[in-house]
Amino acid sequence: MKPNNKKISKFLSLVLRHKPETIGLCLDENGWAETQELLERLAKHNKSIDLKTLEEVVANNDKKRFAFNADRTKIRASQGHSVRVNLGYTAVEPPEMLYHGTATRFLDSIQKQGLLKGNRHQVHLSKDLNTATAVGRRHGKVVVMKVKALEMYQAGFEFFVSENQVWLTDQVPVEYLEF
Ligand code: HQG
Repeated sequence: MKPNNKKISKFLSLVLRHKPETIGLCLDENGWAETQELLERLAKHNKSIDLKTLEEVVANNDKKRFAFNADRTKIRASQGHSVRVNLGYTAVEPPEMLYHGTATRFLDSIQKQGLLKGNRHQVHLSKDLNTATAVGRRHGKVVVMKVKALEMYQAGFEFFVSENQVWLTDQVPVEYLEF
């Protein structure tokens, strides 16, 4: 990602996942903002970008964090929200194992409580080790654990996969974790 696009992506994450009120934006119940309104509100708050730049950020974003609807009149984050939205993903069968990267300082707590969603909607899991490692490194000294996803699914836990291929579930009890 171009450095400036990274900055734009970070700000879009803030308004499309966590604090739309920062620029007076409204998200609908499914997390969509009107593209035109987003551009107008960004401009009013000294963060002006044109539609072409927005399209470039959506298309080239390293994790494909944002998506337009079919006619590009709306835009949303594909996962990662703390505001309540219904992303409308359907429950699917996960692979046998998924990965979760975290920091070593969280391990004691995770060993007691399992994985909890914290501020976000759901626990985020990755299907590959590299992504999980990068996610964990954001928090400190990284440790990656395996999640027995298929076993969880067979026991009745629901799994979802976001448009940008992040696996989501409400919680992971400790018995499904391998450290
Ligand atoms: C930890 C990024 C103590 C959990 C990434 C994590 C991801 C516990 C932290 C997405 C715990 C929450 C999400 C427990 C979980 N006790 N700590 N019982 N259960 N934790 O940032 O998964 O770049 O909310 O291990 O790529 O790190 O923003 O979640 O360390 O996909 O697009 O609590 O965010 O995407 O941290 O990351 P986060 P995450 P973006």
